[in-house]
Amino acid sequence: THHTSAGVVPWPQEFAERYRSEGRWKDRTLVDALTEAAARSDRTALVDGQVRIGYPELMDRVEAGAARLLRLGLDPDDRIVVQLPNGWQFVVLLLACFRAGIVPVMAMPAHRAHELTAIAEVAEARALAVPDELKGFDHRALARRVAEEVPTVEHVLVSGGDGDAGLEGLLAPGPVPGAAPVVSPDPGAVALFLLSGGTTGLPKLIARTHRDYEYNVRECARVSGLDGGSVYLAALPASHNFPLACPGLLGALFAGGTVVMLSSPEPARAFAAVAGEGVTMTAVVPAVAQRWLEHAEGSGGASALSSLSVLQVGGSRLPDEIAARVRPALGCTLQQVFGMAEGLINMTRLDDPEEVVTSTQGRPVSDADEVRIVDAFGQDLPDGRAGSILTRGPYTPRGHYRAPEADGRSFVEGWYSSGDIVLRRTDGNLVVQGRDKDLINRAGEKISAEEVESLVYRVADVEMAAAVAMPDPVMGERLCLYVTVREGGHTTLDEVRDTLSAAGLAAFKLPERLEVVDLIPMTKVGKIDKKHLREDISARLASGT
Ligand code: J2J
Repeated sequence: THHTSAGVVPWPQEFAERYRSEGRWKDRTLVDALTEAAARSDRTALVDGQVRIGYPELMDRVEAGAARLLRLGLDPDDRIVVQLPNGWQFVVLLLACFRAGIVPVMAMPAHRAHELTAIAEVAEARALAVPDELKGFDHRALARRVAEEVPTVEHVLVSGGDGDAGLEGLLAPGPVPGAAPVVSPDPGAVALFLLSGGTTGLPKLIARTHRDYEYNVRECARVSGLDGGSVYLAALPASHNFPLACPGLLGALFAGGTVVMLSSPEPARAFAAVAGEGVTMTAVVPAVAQRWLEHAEGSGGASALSSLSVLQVGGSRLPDEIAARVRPALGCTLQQVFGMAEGLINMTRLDDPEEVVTSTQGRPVSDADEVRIVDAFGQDLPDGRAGSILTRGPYTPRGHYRAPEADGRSFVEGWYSSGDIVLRRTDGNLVVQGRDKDLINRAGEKISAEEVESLVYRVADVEMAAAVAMPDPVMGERLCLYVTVREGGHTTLDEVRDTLSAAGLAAFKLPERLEVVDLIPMTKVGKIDKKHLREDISARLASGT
């Protein structure tokens, strides 16, 4: 029934024609981009520990994987929720889906039943792809639970431990006896669904088409200097837009370079991977950049990074003082990235003056990106004045998937309003100054306050709950929960965390501090006064109470 683009908001025809005639949108799929690169490259395409896959083998696996997915009974435009750690299977499965026109939905390994069920429901997923076990957690059992709950899910594909019956068998090189020929999807079709770092109770999906995503990758690769000699380290969770496509692992593959998959950005392992594989470029969040700086400054480990030429940092605000330490301590060029899964990507340029690189979040990667900075009444502000950022462009879709109601707030006449408070300098560079959206940005992981609050009411004595960001020197922000309890009642942080875990909420969203108060302050219009609470928790932290 979903075998159409129902729920996907298209670009107006006038814009689509312009993007096409200007050569931004090409008539090719993501796999076409890969095929062109594979024909030119003699490099290793993909490295995962001891596993090394060259371009011919990669193409063989992608073709065979696509054929086996179809033989399984999946059809073009069917959706598959992908929850895999960084490994070769993630990359090959994704490409095989792109080849067959099957649409991967990018879940995170940290997600649990609450998130996976909601994602599978919105996407009407027909399949799930999970590891058998990860960090002691049984993902196979989780997937079974989700499959029971979501009637559209018919297949659970498991990586690791299943031998040839699992994902590894599905993604083995060909030939595939009895398989029907694989037909390429339309370049205007949805290639994948990204998750929005949104503010609603339920996750929002972002449909990205082959041609808009290919353009996203192409422009990011140009601005970050990626080429056939590049070795890209994917150390952040690869289903996130940043390590996936900005320019990320897809950029490295489309350039004919090498992708190194690593399941954690922990400094000792990451430094060893950089040294071992001659990594030239990688992407991290500010919290990870800080740990790398400490590691390098402490034990003199920076020599391991001699091959690294570009370190991209984004996902949350990088403090200027930390930005200034990158080149001296790590010996590479810092590229700040202010991006969003909804589209717009801003980057500092590799040849920008040090002042720009250390104190701005850069400017749009495409000259077709349109950015407005507006006040509370939607009036455009002059450069130098902070306001809400609005954007539209060739890789910024015009709406979330099947979310017309929620989009009433986040899309304004075709412009996406990210909720970031941004100042544009006269040199065109953007400085992110704050946020006007109800979420907690925990080291780049976005937590919707509403999503957490709605589950806290399951705690027996809780009357009212408000989740707010508290400042944290390492993570940038952590989640602090304010609650009021019934008369004579009480609760504890442990009880709240246990209740939310039992509800299937991912661990990174659990409150890290609880404040039981007599009264939660309200604004004049009757909403919880989050600003007051953020100031309150900052004051409590400062005074150590
Ligand atoms: C301040 N806030 C930032 C930055 C993102 C590249 C990089 C990041 C993302 C991403 C991404 C920020 N300084 N440098 O998709 O391709 C906050 C903003 C923004 C939100 C988007 C990419 N970089 N942010 O983080 O969809 O609040 O994408 O609106 O997860 O992260 O979150 P997300």
